[in-house]
Amino acid sequence: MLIASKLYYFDTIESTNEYAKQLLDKEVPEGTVVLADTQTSGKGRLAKTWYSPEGGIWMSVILYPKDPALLSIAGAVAVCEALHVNGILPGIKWPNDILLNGKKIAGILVEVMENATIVGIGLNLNIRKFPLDLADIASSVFLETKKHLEKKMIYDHLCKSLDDCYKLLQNNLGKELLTKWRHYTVILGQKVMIDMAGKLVEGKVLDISNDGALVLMKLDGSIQRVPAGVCHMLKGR
Ligand code: BT5
Repeated sequence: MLIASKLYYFDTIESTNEYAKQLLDKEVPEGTVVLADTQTSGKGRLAKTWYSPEGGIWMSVILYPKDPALLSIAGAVAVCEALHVNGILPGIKWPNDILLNGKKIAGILVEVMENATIVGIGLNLNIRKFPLDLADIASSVFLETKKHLEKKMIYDHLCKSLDDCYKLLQNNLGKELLTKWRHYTVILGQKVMIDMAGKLVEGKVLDISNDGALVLMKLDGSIQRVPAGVCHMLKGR
């Protein structure tokens, strides 16, 4: 298995993604994982912070992909599969949020560097409490299901599933990965508002395209591809 061919494990670290970036100078093998029990400066997208206490899985994987376009999708599918085999069925909100009962339990941060891509995965597994500013939007597998799943077991499933998803991509079988994504996503057919760096687009989600862009039907009936942005789900279909 490529993923986790080498492991750097820490009790606590600033950010596994940042540490993974430092490792790139050392030409580490593909699939190298940086894993930590807690992060002091966990990162989200666009310089947001990621709450990373004890009880979560905070990991980054170093990859040398042919094309990084679908790696965020691969990370999200891998999280869903790792939970699904344990009887939990989360949903994916495009592009990188994994939800359980409507709350975010995991996120993916893909950083494309010059010579490698880092796939950061944060999964709120057994966290028991969130700060007030996150409590309405964030949750953990434990809080939503009352199941305490063993971290090492979920980590192993996650690595195996990411390995499978990554093989699909490297073998030009991205379409199969997108089929898995369609199985887990909660946004097909939903009305959404996408914020593309301040430019707002509203529409109904028709599909995801082969390069991971969202395909929307806008209110005027025209079709628009949205390559990236922050997605807000709106009421009604
Ligand atoms: C993400 O960003 O969802 C990507 C999160 C990736 C975290 C992993 S952990 C391992 C690796 N090392 C890192 O330093 N990062 C990666 P984004 O879509 O921008 O979501 C960030 C937003 O989610 C924040 O602004 C908060 O509103 C919310 N948030 C913060 N911490 C959270 C948590 N633990 N669970 C759920 N939501 C959270």
